[in-house]
Amino acid sequence: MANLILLLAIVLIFAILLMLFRIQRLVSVAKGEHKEKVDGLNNLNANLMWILPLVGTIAAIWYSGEATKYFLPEASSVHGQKTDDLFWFSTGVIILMFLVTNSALFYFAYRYRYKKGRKASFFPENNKLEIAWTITPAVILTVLVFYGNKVWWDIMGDPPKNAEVVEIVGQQFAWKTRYPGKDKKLGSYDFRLIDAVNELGINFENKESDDDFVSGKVVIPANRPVLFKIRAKDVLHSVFAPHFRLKMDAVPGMPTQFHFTPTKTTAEMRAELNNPEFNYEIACTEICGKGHYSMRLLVEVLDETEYQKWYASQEPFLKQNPDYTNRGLKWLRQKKNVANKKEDKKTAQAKID
Ligand SMILES: [Cu+2]
Repeated sequence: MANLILLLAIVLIFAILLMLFRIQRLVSVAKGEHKEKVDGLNNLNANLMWILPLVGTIAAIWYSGEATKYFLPEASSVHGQKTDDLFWFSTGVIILMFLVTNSALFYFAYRYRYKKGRKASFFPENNKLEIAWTITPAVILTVLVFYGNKVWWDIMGDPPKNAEVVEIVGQQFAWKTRYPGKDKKLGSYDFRLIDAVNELGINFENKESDDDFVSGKVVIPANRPVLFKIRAKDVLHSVFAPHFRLKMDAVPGMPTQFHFTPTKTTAEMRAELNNPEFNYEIACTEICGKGHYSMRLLVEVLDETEYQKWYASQEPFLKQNPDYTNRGLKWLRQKKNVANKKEDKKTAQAKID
């Protein structure tokens, strides 16, 4: 009840203020002061029309300069450079167009403010104007679309045959990695084979799996194409390696991939940034649950010799887990046998029929 009275009181106070304002206006109109006041306000508004955008533009330029200290370092991959070039080209075009159109907008509001005796001119139609403002944006957009499309296919086209393959698997809440081993061929996998030891569901009936090894971090060579084969075990995750300008979703049941060529080793980056603590990293960039923040995976870029040495020193999964018997495999085989028997019965029945 008290609230209702308060609300009514506020409404009444506003109504009274409004009435006072109207009375004051009527009095000034009757006295003939009204016109002069309107002129004064018009001039003030017209001047604000150029002052405010000017202040805004100066603030934006200052802020953009300040923000550069939060920018990522120059891209450490071949395609990253192309992505950045595209980004800055598009941003440049957008800023230019923004300045041109908004300068015109505010200038016209200032230049053609109300003046006694001035009449607005009116064009019912102007074909030249129509053609100009249709063709100009069409040309600019076409350039942007074709340029963007070219960069897209440079990045997302087929991976080179000689790319180093790394499998990256997202799960709540960690990344697991697998390398193809000496034969350079990743063995197959099946989600039904996942258990406490074989976290990636590697299928060891497939001979190509024998030398596959898992690693706690991603190690890749510099200046050679690398192919990430990406999958997820439970929910959506996303592989994000900002220094390489790399981002690709990890989707359960739908393997994805991304290929790129790193250009700077971790050591070179540390020297360049003057930061001995620097590490490349992969972060999950798809909110995947309450442990999402902890999905960080270190990435180490080595030169060719160091990389070969590291690769040769890794032990295959089967060698690390000599007692590993794949319970999932047995179960799969059983299932296959049952299916085969059923199939046999069917064919036998069909023959009789
Ligand atoms: Cu995640």
